Amino acid sequence: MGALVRGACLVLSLAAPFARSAEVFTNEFFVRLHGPGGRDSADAVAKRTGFDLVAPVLGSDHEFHFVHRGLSNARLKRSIAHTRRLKVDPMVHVAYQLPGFKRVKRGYKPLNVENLVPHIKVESDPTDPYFQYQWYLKNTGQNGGKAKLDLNVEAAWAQGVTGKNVTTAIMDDGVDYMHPDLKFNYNAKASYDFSSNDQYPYPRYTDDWFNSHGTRCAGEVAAARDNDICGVGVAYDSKIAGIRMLDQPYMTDLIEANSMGHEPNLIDIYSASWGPTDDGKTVDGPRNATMRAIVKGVNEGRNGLGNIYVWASGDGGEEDDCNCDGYAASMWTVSINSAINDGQNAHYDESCSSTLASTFSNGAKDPNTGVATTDLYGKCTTTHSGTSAAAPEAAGVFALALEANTQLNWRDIQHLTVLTSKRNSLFDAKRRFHWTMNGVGLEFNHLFGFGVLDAGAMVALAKQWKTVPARYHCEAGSIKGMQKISTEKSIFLKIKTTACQGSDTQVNYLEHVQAVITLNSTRRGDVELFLTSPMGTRSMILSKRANDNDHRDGFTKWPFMTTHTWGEYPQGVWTLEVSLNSKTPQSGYIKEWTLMLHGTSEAPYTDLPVSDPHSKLAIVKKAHEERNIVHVKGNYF
Ligand SMILES: *[C@@H]1O[C@H](CO)[C@@H](O)[C@H](O)[C@H]1NC(C)=O
Ligand SMILES: *[C@@H]1O[C@H](CO)[C@@H](O)[C@H](O)[C@H]1NC(C)=O
Ligand SMILES: *[C@@H]1O[C@H](CO)[C@@H](O)[C@H](O)[C@H]1NC(C)=O
Ligand SMILES: [Ca+2]
Ligand SMILES: [Ca+2]
Repeated sequence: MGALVRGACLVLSLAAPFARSAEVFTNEFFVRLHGPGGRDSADAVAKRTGFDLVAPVLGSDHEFHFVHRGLSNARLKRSIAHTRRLKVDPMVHVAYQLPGFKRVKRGYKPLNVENLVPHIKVESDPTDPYFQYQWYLKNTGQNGGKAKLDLNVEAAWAQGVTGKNVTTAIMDDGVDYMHPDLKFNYNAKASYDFSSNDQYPYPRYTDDWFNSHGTRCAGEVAAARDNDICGVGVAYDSKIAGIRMLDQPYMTDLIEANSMGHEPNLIDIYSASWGPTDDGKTVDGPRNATMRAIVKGVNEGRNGLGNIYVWASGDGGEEDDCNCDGYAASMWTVSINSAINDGQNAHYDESCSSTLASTFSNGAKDPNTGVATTDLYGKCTTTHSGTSAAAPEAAGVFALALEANTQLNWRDIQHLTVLTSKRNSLFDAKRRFHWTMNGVGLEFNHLFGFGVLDAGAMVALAKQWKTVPARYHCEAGSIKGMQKISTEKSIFLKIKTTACQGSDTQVNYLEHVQAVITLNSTRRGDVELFLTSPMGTRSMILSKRANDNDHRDGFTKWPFMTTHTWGEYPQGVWTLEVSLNSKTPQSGYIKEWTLMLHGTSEAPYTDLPVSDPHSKLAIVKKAHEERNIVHVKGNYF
């Protein structure tokens, strides 16, 4: 698997299998030419075959996205005739019609009346009329909230950091870029409309304002300050790009890939508040080209520092598990869950071990006290909600961190998130998931990851930050062969690993851990998986999903991910517990478990000064130093 410095490893996660029932075919085609023909050749092929050339795939000179305007954009069968027309062209090597699939916005709920109590204003607060409703920026206890439970942005602004020269792309249903609170922060050059293939990602009008989602997300990041309009963005001097890509009947791999790979040197952060349907029975993720786009963005975007992909963890509530969503569960996205203004999780929050941190969505007592932000047609709203509303807040905080230190790479952002997020007063409304300390003293919660983002702390640490050491990927071990699982008893599989010690991919300090698993069962929704690290940290990598009736597909090489073991030392015995949690008898087979460790050989943070001895940075550094002493004695394994 080789060492990929700052790298992303494609191999395992690509093989993601998806339920292929009831396929739909779009009028879009993937076309690969023989050799690098360039755009002119593609144009010529398109002309003589009756297609339109949409764009190259991820800037390629031999792979192209075609569309046929004479075909319906949602048909139940492939058009053999159209595919053949392309395939017989002498310049065409590969051509296939793209299937369509569903991608849904997270948390679009039209809410009505508002009943808001303003907070007490101080001198240095923004003067914007809606700032008083933006409790997620400054929580003074207004609207039944908990004072100081917020993103602590004023502490970041006070350090002179407001997002200057950082661009966040809102991949969504469009952005009202003529909105007076957004237009001066709109980066037109970095924007595009992939739903209708033009330069203008303006939302399509509908009577119910269904396409207000992107505009609301944009305002959370970059609404202007002190202009008497709406509120302010987290990074109010940063830029937003609109990438319209959700507004067509079906999503295709190439629309997603082109969106996530659009202008990776102009765009720093991509924010996504959508994903596979959150119905608690879907297992789906990025397809081939989209996976390539993400890997390319992470390895090559931002002139080699890597793009930051921020993902809403999902709105499927208790019924769903975001580790079944290949976007949220990816190592290359920062998956963000939400809390409400009194510290509980929102009722629609999913939970999973891949969530890194949390931000805020709506209010507790009054459901109308949502996230106040910009709305379509120059309006403002106080009712934006869902994990949809949470992800752009994180994008805004990361924009602040990137201004504070322009050299941060995609992993630095994740490390900063782990080290500066706070437990604050976040709690599980149902008391199922508790705050737990991992092996190096980092507190995590299955619902909230490492806690709520703290912009002030992140900016302060970003300013002193030194890029983390090189990243390595270690295939730590694998168990193959069928083992029966049943409702009667759980089975425990163990992998003892040296974490590639002695090879050049040795991992000593963990970042992400993946358990790549193949299994089937008479009811997939009843399968529960727990991964326990050598230091004793137990991650629930798959929870019961009441709605998932699948008895056929199971999971095929599905990369379940956990962030809970961040900073830990991976040598030793890892345990996978597989159980079927059901009142009725169920059974199945676990067929494969491969353990993938990702992290550094060298200790991170060694050249960072510690000012606060109680900070997470101090705690982890101390753990690493003590570990090194033990290591010298030679008995840590
Ligand atoms: C702004 O960012 C771009 C790259 O995104 C960089 O080339 C440019 O130098 C930056 N400008 C300033 C003033 O920092
Ligand atoms: C997607 O990628 C896999 C693995 O690389 C490959 O086997 C498969 O043929 C690809 N599918 C398409 C439609 O290109
Ligand atoms: C699981 O796979 C095994 C072997 O591939 C097969 O015999 C068994 O019937 C499958 N079980 C289910 C529930 O699909
Ligand atoms: Ca404003
Ligand atoms: Ca989901």
